[in-house]
Amino acid sequence: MKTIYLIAIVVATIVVVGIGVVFGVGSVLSAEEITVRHGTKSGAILLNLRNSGFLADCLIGADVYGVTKDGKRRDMETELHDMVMEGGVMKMRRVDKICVEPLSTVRMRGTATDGEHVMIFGDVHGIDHYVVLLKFQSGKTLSFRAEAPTTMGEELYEHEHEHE
Ligand SMILES: [Cu+2]
Repeated sequence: MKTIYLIAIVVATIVVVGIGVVFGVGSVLSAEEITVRHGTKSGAILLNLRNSGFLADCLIGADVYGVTKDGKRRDMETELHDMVMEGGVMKMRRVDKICVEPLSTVRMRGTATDGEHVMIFGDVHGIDHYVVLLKFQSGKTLSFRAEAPTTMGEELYEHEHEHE
């Protein structure tokens, strides 16, 4: 009887610790297939946002700066965007967050998917690459380098946000 009691305690402890590890780790975030589109005074960072963890998380903001071909840092303004159909026209709009479920991927690829992307505003001319820091609701961050495109994008990104 004593042995069974002991085994029960050990099993219960393992289960509690296991659950603790799973939820303690929470979301596990990574960025894949990163590309950048340029407009005239704006750009869009596209990526597949993967969550390999057991808890959902939401992207709530981004810090982005560009590094010019001669090595100078240029800060960019950022917004999180998705796209909606309005009167037969695809339009970008600002969103507060982009959420990713456990063990899934949100394809943030502009017109190719639901339209989510990280919009950047600033002088993109002469940028060699970007340094991107994604900020999540959990307090986690994800940083990566994104190469600037070698050609101007023909996508609609450049038409929607003409900041003077
Ligand atoms: Cu946009």
